[in-house]
Amino acid sequence: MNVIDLRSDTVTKPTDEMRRAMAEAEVGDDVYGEDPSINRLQERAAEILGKEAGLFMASGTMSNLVAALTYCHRGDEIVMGDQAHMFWNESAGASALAGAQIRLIPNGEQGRIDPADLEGAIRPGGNLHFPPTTLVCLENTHNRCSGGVLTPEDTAAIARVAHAAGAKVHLDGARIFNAAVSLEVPADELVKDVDDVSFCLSKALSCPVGSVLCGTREFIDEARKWRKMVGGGMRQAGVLAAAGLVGLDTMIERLADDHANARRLAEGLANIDGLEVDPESIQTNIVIFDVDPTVGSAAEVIAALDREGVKVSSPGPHSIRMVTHRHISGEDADEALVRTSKVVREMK
Ligand code: TLP
Repeated sequence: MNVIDLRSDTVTKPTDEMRRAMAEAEVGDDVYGEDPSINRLQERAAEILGKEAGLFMASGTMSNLVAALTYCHRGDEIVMGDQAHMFWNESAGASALAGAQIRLIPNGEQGRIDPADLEGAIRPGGNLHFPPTTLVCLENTHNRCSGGVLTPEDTAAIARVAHAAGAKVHLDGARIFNAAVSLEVPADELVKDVDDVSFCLSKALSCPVGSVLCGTREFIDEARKWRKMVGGGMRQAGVLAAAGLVGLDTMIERLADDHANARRLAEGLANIDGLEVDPESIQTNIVIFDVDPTVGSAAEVIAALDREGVKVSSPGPHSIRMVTHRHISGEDADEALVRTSKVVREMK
């Protein structure tokens, strides 16, 4: 039985072209700024996203953390959505290491934040009891909101409120190219109103390791110091950047296939009695669906799916996540549906 691994797009393996590029990569000591492959990747990433400079990072988590360290002082406040990856999945790094308090406001459909909620959450200056709101964080696409996409207008509305209050806007754009492909809008258009953006190479772009943080040159120069402090000065990391360059050149357009397969999965899941999902809401490669308690808990369904060779993950006790990626074909999606249908039927 072939295993269909829908846990995450992080499971993608490098392509042959990436492996060749890695083997032949020109390298140097990146802490001295002398790794030509890293420098090329950083310049290319910044150019694609319309920012002045880029900085290669070991992971998306490190990139988000370094943004918080760069903008915030101890005792500052960061406002973000209550479903943010930075809040749920990053071991409280922004609080523990940047010393910032996190203030949550609701994430609505597609991971949107209501500008009025943000306005209400930002602290007025000049009151010594209040932590100053230094930073607002957005996420596009939105992981826990089923790969939801923010439009340039959604982002601009939030940036307007944040900037009027003197706060910066960091975008966790781990899957920003999924958003760009889904909306058919260039990625730089999606990030033009944020102060900086982090995107991941190691997810849908199929690279083995890495993220890139992009922003103004001044921000990136400052971020480089914080990256060094958290152990992210990786010396001859050009072997990783070489795969990143191939990822940017060859892996973006194909994301439309992942989105079509995710929609196909969602449509099939919606037809299975005991599972609930609105296929229309699926815009990119993440499908989160609810499991009716009469079927069992998400953990029980996941264990049963695992026995049938379908690997999935769970964002909550009654919800399951399936993520499509380069190694999942339309046939795999159909086969995953057949096996899921069997599992749910047998559990009911
Ligand atoms: N997300 C992972 C898990 O942590 C849930 C996944 O499988 O989706 N921002 C967003 C929006 C992410 O989805 C992730 C990873 C990160 C940041 C962190 O990236 P890494 O794993 O490179 O630290």
